[in-house]
Amino acid sequence: MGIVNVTPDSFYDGGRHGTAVQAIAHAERLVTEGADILDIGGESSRPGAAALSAEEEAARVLPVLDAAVALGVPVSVDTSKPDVMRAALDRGADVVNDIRALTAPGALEALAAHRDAGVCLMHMQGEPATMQRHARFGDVVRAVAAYLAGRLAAARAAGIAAERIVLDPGIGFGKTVEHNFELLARQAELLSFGRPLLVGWSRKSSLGAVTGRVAEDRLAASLAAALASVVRGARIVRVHDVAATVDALRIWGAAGLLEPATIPVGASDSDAQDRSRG
Ligand code: 8Y7
Repeated sequence: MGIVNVTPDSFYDGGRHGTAVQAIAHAERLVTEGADILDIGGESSRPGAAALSAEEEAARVLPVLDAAVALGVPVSVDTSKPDVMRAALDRGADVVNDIRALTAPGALEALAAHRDAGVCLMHMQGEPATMQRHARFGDVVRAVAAYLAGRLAAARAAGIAAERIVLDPGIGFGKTVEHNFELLARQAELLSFGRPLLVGWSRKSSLGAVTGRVAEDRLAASLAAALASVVRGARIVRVHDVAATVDALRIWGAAGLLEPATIPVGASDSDAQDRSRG
């Protein structure tokens, strides 16, 4: 999954049109680099980023979505707002990637109304602006698993078929460096729901914490984390660097490291059922 940000940045003052043109060019590039899915997002989840209205977010994302859909690859829209979800799905988006796991009022219904749409339910503790202040868990993997079990059950109860759902531990969202690596070490425990895992480590600060490198210099660390997450069972990796990630995965595939038999088996299904019962 290649990341397409449609967020006006500080060193490019081209306004909305310039931003869309850049994002579309980036989307085209990621497809030629081998992206299987494009993830288009208009709202920054960085702490301190200004809140965006649904109208503003839609105005950013939809023109880029239209161009991305025309490229012929599955397109995901990164949003938590039901109005943006509905507009995007009506215009041909295939997947909603929601860091808030369809918790906004009306979000479950927006997804349920589109019978063929996929959804990624991600774990986050708190809200982006403040989440790092409250990064406390007993057992982070159990807490994430319990949350995902609850959101999976809520989506199923709203009429969203299990086959439409992927789950995501939400690396970096209200978690310390230790929490994030614990989630990677024990990622197999999140496979017990029988749903594919999507994982995003690309350029994140936990990689900087281990390597001492700034975001621009975290390509090698990002590749290593992506490979580790895939070998531990992730089926979709959300990345900035598509060409390099595809190469790395091809080599691991050629080496036989991506055979199902090498993927550790997760906790049993009855464990997952226990967790979903609370
Ligand atoms: C993730 C994400 C971001 C992630 C999913 C960043 C939108 C932060 N991270 N969506 N979004 N999973 N599903 O550094 O890990 O890319 S934004």
